[in-house]
Amino acid sequence: MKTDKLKEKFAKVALPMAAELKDFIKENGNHVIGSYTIEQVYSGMKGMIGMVTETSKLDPEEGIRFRGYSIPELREKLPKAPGDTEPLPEGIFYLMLIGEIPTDEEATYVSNQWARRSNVPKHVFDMLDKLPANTHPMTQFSMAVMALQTESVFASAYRKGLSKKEYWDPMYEDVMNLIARLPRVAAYIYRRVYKNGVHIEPDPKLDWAANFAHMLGYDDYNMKRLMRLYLTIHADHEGGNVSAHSTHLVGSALSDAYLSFAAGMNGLAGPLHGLANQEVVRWLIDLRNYYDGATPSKEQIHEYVMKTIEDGKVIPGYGHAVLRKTDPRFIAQMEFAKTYMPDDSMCQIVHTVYDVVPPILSGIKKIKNPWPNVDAHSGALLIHYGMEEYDFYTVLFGVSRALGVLASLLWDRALGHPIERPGSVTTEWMKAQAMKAHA
Ligand code: CMX
Repeated sequence: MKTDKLKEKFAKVALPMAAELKDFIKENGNHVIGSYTIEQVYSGMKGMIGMVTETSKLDPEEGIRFRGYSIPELREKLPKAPGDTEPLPEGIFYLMLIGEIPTDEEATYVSNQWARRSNVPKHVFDMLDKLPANTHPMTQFSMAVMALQTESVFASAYRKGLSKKEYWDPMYEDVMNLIARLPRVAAYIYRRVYKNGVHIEPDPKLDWAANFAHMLGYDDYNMKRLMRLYLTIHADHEGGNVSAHSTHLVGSALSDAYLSFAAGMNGLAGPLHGLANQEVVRWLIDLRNYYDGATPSKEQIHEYVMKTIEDGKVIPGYGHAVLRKTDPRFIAQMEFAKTYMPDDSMCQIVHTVYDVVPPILSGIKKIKNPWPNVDAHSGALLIHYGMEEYDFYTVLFGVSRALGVLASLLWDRALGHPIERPGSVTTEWMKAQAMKAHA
């Protein structure tokens, strides 16, 4: 096999760390890092440290940092396509994998690798063509990833016999191949469902995000610019969110990258997680229709928010399990809107909703975070460039999320993380503990 500079560099960074980690655990394994309450166990383990993720860390007040870099820092420092102001997703992947901001040349290397590895076997398209067209795009996406599993280098190497120390090597191949193939698969689903099955061939000269926009049918330079930003900021949100955790959990059974990532995508497809990006646009359209299609006033938005809450529903795009401030990914998108589409009516509604919702949610005691998350803005930007088919939006999120969860999965294999198996208890057991504490 030809040498691969990125693979060699990853081995140089990750393999010594695996040895170092063993010593670290041996020396410090008895150190206590926290304790948790009955409430935390019942509330989805929030705030309990239970796993290690190298690629990014979420701060409740500041938002996400990828290897220590915030979203504004990444927009400034990561390599860019000629003439662009937004980062290349290739750069954030390199950063998560290697731990350093890449040079332009290193980001181009990743781009070229993905272009070279992007061939999708015909049986995947044949399988998609057999599904009813009204199958949700996320279901099609997950099924296509599963169909791609025939290509897993890890699964076939494991079957032939593989030493534990070598697991990371075929996993690297799977991670790179799968990321390379996802835009083609996603674009195929989009064109099949919404554009009469008229498909667009990839352009290998374009970077990963621009080529994706091209295959979707959007050649406007600003849509390519948006796609680079979009695919960068959705890439990772530390390890405990549903898509990252499911990928990690399934991967811990030594399931290959295809099986693990499909599991993550099934989690991303839930309305409390990634599907919220489509729900936001549905909610905004319903809001506008409620007021006869006109741009709603602040008072009308207030009234509609109250109605949504009184109907027992959530305000999509608001709230977060960890964040306690406005999501910097929301701010990055708002800045993009103000720069490239200052008069866009849907973006203006999004910005008025941002004025109206937080004070209302702040007044509801049980809600821990009244501020917008990444999903509150993304749809309005896509609509501006003509992509109105909001049922597809979570697939875009999924293509981006692959970068983080698959980089993490590769780290899991390199560091030799074991099968995950937390303990579980019954309510009867919990009650007995509470009784003991009261005695
Ligand atoms: N609108 C109305 N009620 C909300 C709310 C919102 N935006 N956010 C939280 N709440 C409610 C919860 O439903 C919960 O109510 P119950 O106790 O009656 O079940 C209560 O407030 C407490 O919730 P919380 O502790 O503040 O939030 P959680 O950590 O349980 O949930 C999240 C976080 C994101 C699921 C929740 O805020 C929500 O449902 N938001 C809307 C959906 C959304 O935007 N999801 C996308 C998140 C980002 C992503 O993953 O892509």
